[in-house]
Amino acid sequence: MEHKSAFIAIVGRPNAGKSTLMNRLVGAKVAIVSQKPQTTRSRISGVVTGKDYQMVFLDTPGVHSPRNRLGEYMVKTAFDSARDVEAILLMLDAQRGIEQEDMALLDKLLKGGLPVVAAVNKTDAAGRQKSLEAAQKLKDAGLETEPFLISAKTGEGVDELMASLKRFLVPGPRYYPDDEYTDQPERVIAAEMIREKALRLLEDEVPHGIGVFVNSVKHREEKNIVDVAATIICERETHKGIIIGRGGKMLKAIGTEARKDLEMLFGKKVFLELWVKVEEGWRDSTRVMRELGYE
Ligand SMILES: Nc1nc2c(ncn2[C@@H]2O[C@H](COP(=O)(O)OP(=O)(O)OP(=O)(O)O)[C@@H](O)[C@H]2O)c(=O)[nH]1
Ligand SMILES: [Mg+2]
Repeated sequence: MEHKSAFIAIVGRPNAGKSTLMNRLVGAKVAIVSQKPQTTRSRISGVVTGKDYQMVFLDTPGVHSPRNRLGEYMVKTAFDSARDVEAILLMLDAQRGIEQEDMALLDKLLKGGLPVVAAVNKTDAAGRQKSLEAAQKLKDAGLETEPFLISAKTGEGVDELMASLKRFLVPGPRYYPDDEYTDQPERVIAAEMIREKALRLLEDEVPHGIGVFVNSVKHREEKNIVDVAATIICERETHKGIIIGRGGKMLKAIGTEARKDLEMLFGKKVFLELWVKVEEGWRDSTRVMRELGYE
């Protein structure tokens, strides 16, 4: 049997459930997920390997109107990822409904000439009526193929979607070894896990201005222990106070939650040291963005 492969970009507005779907398709936590929009900041690959095929999904940042350099980078990353792929999977939030921004995005993607498959997500929360209405709106807007109604959360409709995406497989190599399911280095995954906990635990405007940098990962010889040191970067002195919390309570909570994930990642006991650093307006600074890997 000839080996086949396909690249599929998952694109959509913030919070549509792209990363949740990608994790489900891959069967592992590859991308972080939070209830806050603009969680994903870079292109993340998630690999599904079959006996004679490999599908490489590209999770991307949510498409939005950028307010800073980081936002511009994120939106550019999303559109760049949607080129040179076999197909684009457009994710929509049935609960929020199809809005003007979704229509504009669909229009732009259709004009690009690549096959576009739509997945109307969160059907579990939206209910059947609202989900069908969303699907109809997409068809009215010129989408030729029937949208899939799915719930990335419960898994409903995901097998059917996956089966259908296999039609985009073309003769090609295995791009990743059988046991690899993402292109992110360990350090980056570790930083993302910490950022996820900060996103989940912090409120208001603080989380968006957070970046995490892993300073070091040291595997202790002989012992089943890893030492991880990381810095949480924020935009203001007041934010630093919130992140640390009264008596260091918040930072401790972030660390405790992150450590659980890191121990799963490394398969070892983890000692995590967290620092907090202020970088005024870093989301407009090329220097800090580069440090954080957003370039
Ligand atoms: N009820 C419900 N919630 C979902 C579903 N899929 C995702 N969510 C929730 O929606 C929120 C956003 O999910 P993400 O996967 O981070 O969304 P995203 O599209 O990757 O968002 P960005 O990275 O910000 O662009 C999270 O709170 C998820 O738990 C679903 O099928 N049903
Ligand atoms: Mg995401």
